[in-house]
Amino acid sequence: MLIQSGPRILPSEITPEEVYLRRREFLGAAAGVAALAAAGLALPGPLRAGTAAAGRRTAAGRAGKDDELTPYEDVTRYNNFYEFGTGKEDPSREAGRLRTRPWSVAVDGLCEKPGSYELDDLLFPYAHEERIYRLRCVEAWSMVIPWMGFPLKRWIDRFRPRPEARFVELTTLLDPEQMPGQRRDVLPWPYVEGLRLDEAMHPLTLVAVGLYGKPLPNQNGAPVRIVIPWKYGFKSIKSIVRVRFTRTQPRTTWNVVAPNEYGFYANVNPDVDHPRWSQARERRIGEFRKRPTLMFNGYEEVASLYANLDLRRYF
Ligand SMILES: Nc1nc2c(c(=O)[nH]1)N[C@H]1C(S)=C(S)[C@@H](COP(=O)(O)O)O[C@H]1N2
Ligand SMILES: [Mo]
Repeated sequence: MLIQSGPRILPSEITPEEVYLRRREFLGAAAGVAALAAAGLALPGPLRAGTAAAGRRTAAGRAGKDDELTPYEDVTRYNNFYEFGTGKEDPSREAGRLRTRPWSVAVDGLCEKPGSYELDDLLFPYAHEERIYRLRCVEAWSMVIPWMGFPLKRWIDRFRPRPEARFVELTTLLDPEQMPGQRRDVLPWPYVEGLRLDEAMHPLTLVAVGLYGKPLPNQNGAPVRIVIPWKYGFKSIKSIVRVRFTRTQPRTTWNVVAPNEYGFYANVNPDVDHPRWSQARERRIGEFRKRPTLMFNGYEEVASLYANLDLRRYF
């Protein structure tokens, strides 16, 4: 759903809470529950994501009726971002030092429009919308996050991959001065992820620039990250500086480090366990009891992408 379109206001200039509040009122009114939505806004803690209004916010891939939004404090204090340390609270403590402007993204490989693009030029032309997605970490915890962004397909169409291009590789900033976690060899730096081009162009795959109607906090991958809701969280790469189109499958960080534990595809699948733990259930942050994990994290509309793939072999 559209909340701002066209090059009138830079994404970096919006008054985020205001936009967020206005949006909720609008959607609430549309669903005939304006008063409810307004009351919900005034309440601290998790907001119901399962109202009729919430259901309309994201026509595709919305979170379901048992999916309350994970509180902002948890979304921004319990993070995986190894560039800032391996502890869950390291990123919120350490990522403040990351300079997210100026920022540019290098586009290269098999495409017609390679180059170095300034961030505003990559955000400015597109309508930003809110998407409420479940995020399922491979570690068996999950959250529900209202992202702001636009489909990655917009970028891909713009960069015009050549017919030979079958994959897109995405890379995080490499800068140990700003990213203290990169001074240690916990992972081979920079962090790299990748998708098959059809996965990358699926309407659910998002370029995210904000959450909860605010600009993306650094610990969540500012200034720009990718979110792929049907895959384990490690595919949703943060703070990206490079987009490269390739003929062959990219060498992605976690897959290189432990191929038997972290597949290239990494589709959420309750039937394929991690070698060291079950993936059948998950703990929603803020909840006590575990809940069942859903195939493709509940986004079954992506199943046709994998019609010809043995999901046990290509996990
Ligand atoms: N560059 C980079 N991207 C990353 C990670 C990371 O360590 N480095 N962690 C991943 C993992 S394991 C998860 S679960 C999500 C967490 O995103 P969040 O902290 O915004 O919830 O980011 C993913 N993206
Ligand atoms: Mo994760």
